[in-house]
Amino acid sequence: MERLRLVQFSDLHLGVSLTGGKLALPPSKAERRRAEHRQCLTRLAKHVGEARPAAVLIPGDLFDTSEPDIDDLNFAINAVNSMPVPVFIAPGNHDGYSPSSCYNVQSALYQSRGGGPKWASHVRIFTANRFETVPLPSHSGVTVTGVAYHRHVPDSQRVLYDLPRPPQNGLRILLFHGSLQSYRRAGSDKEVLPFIASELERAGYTYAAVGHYHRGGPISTEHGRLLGAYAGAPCAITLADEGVGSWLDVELAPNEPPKESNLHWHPCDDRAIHRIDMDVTGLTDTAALDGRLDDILAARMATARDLVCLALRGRLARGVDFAPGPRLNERFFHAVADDSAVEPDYTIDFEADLPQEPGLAATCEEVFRWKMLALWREATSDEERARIKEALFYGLDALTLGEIHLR
Ligand SMILES: [Mn+2]
Repeated sequence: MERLRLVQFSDLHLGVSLTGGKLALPPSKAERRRAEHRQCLTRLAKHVGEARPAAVLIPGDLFDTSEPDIDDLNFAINAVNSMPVPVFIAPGNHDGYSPSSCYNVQSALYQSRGGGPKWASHVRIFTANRFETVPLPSHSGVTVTGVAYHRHVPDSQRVLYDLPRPPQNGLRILLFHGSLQSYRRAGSDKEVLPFIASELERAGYTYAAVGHYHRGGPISTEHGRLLGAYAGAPCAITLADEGVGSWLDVELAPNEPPKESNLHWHPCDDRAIHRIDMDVTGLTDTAALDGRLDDILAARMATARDLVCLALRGRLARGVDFAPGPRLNERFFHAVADDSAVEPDYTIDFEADLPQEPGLAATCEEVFRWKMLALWREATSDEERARIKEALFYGLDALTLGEIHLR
């Protein structure tokens, strides 16, 4: 048996809205970005046509919903059908299998398209919620075992528990959408068909193509044995998708355990997301703040095509207005600036002894500071202290700046 080359990608989330959440693209940019999602799939189909791997593995979330709009569905079916090799799809938690899903050829959605394209016979969609094993056509000794995500199941029903025993010989490929609990590049969503590396190792398959996390990376045992990989999303979707945007070429050799050097990620997205964390403490004018931000952007090699997510923190000097959002939005495809963690720069020593109560000659600000500090010291919980601190800062904003900026 020759070396087996595979192309793996997942989590394209075709049809995702992009106008909501923190990203909140304006409608025209969202439209453009959705067109780019489609271009990613076109690019993948072109790569598959040129590279002619033995198979294409799509472990879930090809669509953002199991009932995508008809244009997206027709587009995806045409693109996937155009791949001239067997394609295996295991639906994910976003495009999970249900009777009404686009993966059910009997569904009203699928049937409603009249003369629209049909999933071709070389596209195998796993629709059952139990693992099924099928041979890879024209490659003897190669099997693909896959499962569809149907709905959230309790943690006690681990996805890998009812895995069939793999065939004794040959290359045994596993395909599913699930969350490796220890994945180092995981976001918050670890609830979807959770599994751990030792469960996967015990299962005894050659290579597991897994989808769900948008950042690609290998799946290995604690001893460094490669078990499989997340290809990751070909196209960044949320502001958390820093470093996202590639597909994965896999090479498997018979009688040779797979190694990380058999995995090759290729960039697929022309735009990058830069998540930038910037401390504003100690910068006393807007020019200095702009300068620090420009230095960070230059170090990141951010280009005009990119998306920037800026999180500001630290203490901002009193009276300094730093709102880089509009400037960044002119310079980049899209930018979001979050200053909710910035605190005004008031020097208050909360731990010091409470000074003498201000007398009649004291200013309003002095009296206010003293009263709030006294309240802070009487507070009985961290929550209460945090609230008093915030009230003190807002009050000082009002007294010294004449206005308050909601943080
Ligand atoms: Mn998912």
